Amino acid sequence: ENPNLKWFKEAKFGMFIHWGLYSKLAGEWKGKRYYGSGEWIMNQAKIPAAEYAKEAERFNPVNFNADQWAKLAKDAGIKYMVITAKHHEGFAMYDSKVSDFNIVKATPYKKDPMKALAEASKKEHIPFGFYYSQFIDWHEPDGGKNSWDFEESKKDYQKYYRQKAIPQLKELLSNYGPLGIVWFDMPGGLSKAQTQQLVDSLHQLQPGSLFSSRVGQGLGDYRDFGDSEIPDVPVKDMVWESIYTHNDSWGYIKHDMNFKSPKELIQLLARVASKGGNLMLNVGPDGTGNIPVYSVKYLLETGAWLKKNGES
Ligand code: JFZ
Repeated sequence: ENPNLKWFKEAKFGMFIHWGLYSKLAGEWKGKRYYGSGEWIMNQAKIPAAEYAKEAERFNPVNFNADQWAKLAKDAGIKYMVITAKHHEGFAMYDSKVSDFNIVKATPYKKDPMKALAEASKKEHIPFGFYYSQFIDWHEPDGGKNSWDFEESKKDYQKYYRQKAIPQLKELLSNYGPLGIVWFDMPGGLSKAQTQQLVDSLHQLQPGSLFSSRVGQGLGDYRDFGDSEIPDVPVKDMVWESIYTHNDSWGYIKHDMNFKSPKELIQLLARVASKGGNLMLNVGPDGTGNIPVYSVKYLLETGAWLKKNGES
């Protein structure tokens, strides 16, 4: 068995973080409220890519504090962390030389929060990883799935992979130290041979890191189940993860207050663990860099319970 899986099999509890320009929109566009997944607002409201990109000029997460986030994870009994380096909106939340549509170049914030978070996690001994939307990129004419600005039939996915997705993945796998996980999502546009080639070239950069199954074509290192899905029966002989979000959205939505209580979180952890999996629970920080107060409060209460009961 893959020795990289050792820590992951014992982890039980991870933190997923969805954070991007959508966090600032917070589920609202031009006075209209959207529900569901906040990180999909560009698609829901069919916001033109050029107009959406302008939001970066006012994205300034001055409250972001990497040490606080890592400390929160630690105190909650969380054993690994995965954050969106680029979601479907196409915006790089890190210092990218490949595309200027990134937090250092395009926002008044000008700093690289991923660098700070990678370091803070390391200090807390929490394996750290990136989510990267490898196919869907609504900002790029040749990226997947933006048909409100661009004609799908005219797209050259290979060109997008060559010019953006692969070079950006290489940046992420080269510049942030050892990564525990690279969390791919929503595969598309690549054959099995091409996916194998991508996986091989990326594993060369990070031989110790785990690739999620959504890299596609059955080529991931472990299995992640669909959103909010737990297998019915205990799954032996397979390393897996269930992903859940704390409220109803992955990205921050200001009118979504449906947070799971500490009791619900502990029950969920127990259900997943009893079937042999890890729970990766998502939080959605807002556009200023604050994790919602209920997430902080309930995570800390969960962590205190785990500690008291010897589970952490
Ligand atoms: C994807 C994203 O589109 C979404 O924004 C979020 O990041 C989530 C974690 O992942 O959505 C999916 C992908 C796969 C399934 C469901 C939602 N699935 O396999 O059931």
